[in-house]
Amino acid sequence: MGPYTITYFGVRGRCGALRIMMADQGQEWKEILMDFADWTKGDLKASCVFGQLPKFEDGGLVLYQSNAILRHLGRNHDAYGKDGKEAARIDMMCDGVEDLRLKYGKMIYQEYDTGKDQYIKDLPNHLDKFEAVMAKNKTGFLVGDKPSFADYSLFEVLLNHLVLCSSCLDTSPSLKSFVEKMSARPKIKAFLGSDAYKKLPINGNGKPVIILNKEG
Ligand code: GTB
Repeated sequence: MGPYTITYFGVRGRCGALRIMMADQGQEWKEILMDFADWTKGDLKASCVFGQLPKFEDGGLVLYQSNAILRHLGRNHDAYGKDGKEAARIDMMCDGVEDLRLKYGKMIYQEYDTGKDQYIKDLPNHLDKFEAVMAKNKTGFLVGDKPSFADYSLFEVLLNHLVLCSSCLDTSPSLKSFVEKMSARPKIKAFLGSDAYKKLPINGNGKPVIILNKEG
């Protein structure tokens, strides 16, 4: 499969889930990191279908839109359900994660100082929906009995939320166990521990700000 190439900015952002998925699937990829200032000056933007990154190349196939890329990886790596019904439910869950991702992005990029506390207060209402699906499926994954691209997307968005609020999964036992199990998968564990992952900030504006305690 591949070779794959990702062109994106030096953040996890819209590529976080893609990278975790490729790492877990044992898939190598190449990164082209764009400097944001160069992006605004250069002509790459005009060549991108929606004027945005990430850009993903699979041989001669060029894709934009992170969720379309996740679906492509799902098809290539047998992570899109065992039949059409599972695939439809995986699509539904991926779209649900996208709704959460958009709310998170709005808070991070537009309302961080004024909206963060209310966002964290409201979070259980959003996480409850995923908790219910995860608890009902009983396999440790959203749909079926192995990770799909929707699981990688949910996992990555939950990791970001844990940085925002380390106790946010305390009332969601199935999600908490999901994050623990996904984090312990050997290839994911190696990737999350790598410099390539750790050196990248989550978002492009340096938020959330992490306040360390005196010991930390
Ligand atoms: N729906 C699309 C998807 O899922 O792929 C959304 C893609 C998107 O929002 N891309 C943003 C982009 O290309 C980058 S993600 N922005 C440039 C533009 O529109 O001209 C958010 C982001 C913002 C800032 C930085 N940064 O400063 O490094 C990084 C990422």
